[in-house]
Amino acid sequence: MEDEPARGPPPLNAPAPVTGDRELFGYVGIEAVLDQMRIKTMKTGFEFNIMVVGQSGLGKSTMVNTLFKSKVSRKSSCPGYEERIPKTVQLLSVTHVIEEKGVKMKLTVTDTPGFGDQINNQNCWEPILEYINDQYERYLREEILINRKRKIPDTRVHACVYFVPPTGHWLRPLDLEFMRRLNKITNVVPVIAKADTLTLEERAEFKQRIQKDLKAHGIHVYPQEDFDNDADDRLLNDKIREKIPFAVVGADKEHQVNGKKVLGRKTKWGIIEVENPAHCEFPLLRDLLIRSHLQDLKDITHNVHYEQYRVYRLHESNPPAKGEKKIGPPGDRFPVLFVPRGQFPRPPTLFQDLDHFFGLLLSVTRKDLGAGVDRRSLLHGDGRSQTVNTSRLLTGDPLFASHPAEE
Ligand SMILES: Nc1nc2c(ncn2[C@@H]2O[C@H](COP(=O)(O)OP(=O)(O)OP(=O)(O)O)[C@@H](O)[C@H]2O)c(=O)[nH]1
Ligand SMILES: [Mg+2]
Repeated sequence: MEDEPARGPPPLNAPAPVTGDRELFGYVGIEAVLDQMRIKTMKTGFEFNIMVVGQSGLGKSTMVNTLFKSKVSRKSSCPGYEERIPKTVQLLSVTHVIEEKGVKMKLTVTDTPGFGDQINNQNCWEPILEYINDQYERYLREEILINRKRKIPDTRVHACVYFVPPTGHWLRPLDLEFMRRLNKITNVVPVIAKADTLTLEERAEFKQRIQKDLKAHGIHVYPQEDFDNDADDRLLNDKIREKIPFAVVGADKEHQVNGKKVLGRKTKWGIIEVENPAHCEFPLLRDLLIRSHLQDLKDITHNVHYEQYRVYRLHESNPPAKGEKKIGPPGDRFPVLFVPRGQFPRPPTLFQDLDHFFGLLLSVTRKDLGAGVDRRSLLHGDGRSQTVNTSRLLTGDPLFASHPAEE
């Protein structure tokens, strides 16, 4: 019996095929790039940063523990966290390195002090926005160094889980204002906190009201339709958009159910299992953050939110010429770069060279906007300054308005 032909790329030391010109020159081995990328990524590992934000007492700290004690990293949960969780009074980051099948992930969850319990809650979002922008600033400072690190430590917030109180009514003005601001500088994933306090019908109704409210106020939470890459993306994300905000329950204690240890909340009526999809939507939140959208969250953080911050900062250090419009800080009715739907250059891991990436972004916007093009000064990461015909900068809400031609 003849041997099966070997599949996959030939080993590097294999002799070149000698079966004729077509075979000799036909196989380039491009598919092996995927293996190379996989091996490289496995060696370097991932960094992923989540932040929890919301009013005091909604279960943010409990959720941090739930995340670390659930299947994401049951092994690595820290023993010191068994005691009763005190009120959070300052920003606190917890990092665990999680390893699964040889892939390492450094997961950092930043817990924030609750807000909304003051008489005057004006500007209570400031410390949160400041923290997020500080991380962009840190990254930018590393990036523009002449001798920069090969791998810049990434502390940027990739996803911000916003806790909505389970009132069962509508979003409060404070929630709307907070999300409106956060959404401009990071990926916001809203959740209904303490969902065990609502009946199933109340949960469904509340969810619909929140979706309506967000739409009515032009708040585009993650995953945003404008960033869907293709029909497949849209199909998957549409399903998620229907379910957002997830109704979650947090717990940091384990209980015995049918001989198994489960993470849950013990009540007089039974145990609410946080990892049971029939009880709450915590598993959906965890899957979105880690299993299905981790890379997308990182890509959008780098290519949209950080890029916006970078443009603003570099523009700031390179004052506009007379008559040119000044760019304001991100999150403050910030004029944004316009990227037409579905044309966002991806995958960004291939665009590590930001100049290249930025060039692509410009070519997309330049091509698309034609007459609406404006002159801008750009300062490259390595300090070179260049005046180019760049994209038209749109002012105001929503952050990424859809293309006028598509309306
Ligand atoms: N019913 C219910 N209670 C919860 C849930 N999650 C947390 N709790 C309880 O709510 C209380 C407050 O929880 P924390 O996690 O400290 O809330 P927090 O949002 O971190 O509060 P601050 O630190 O003050 O901002 C605790 O008694 C928790 O046990 C939940 O999903 N359902
Ligand atoms: Mg707390």
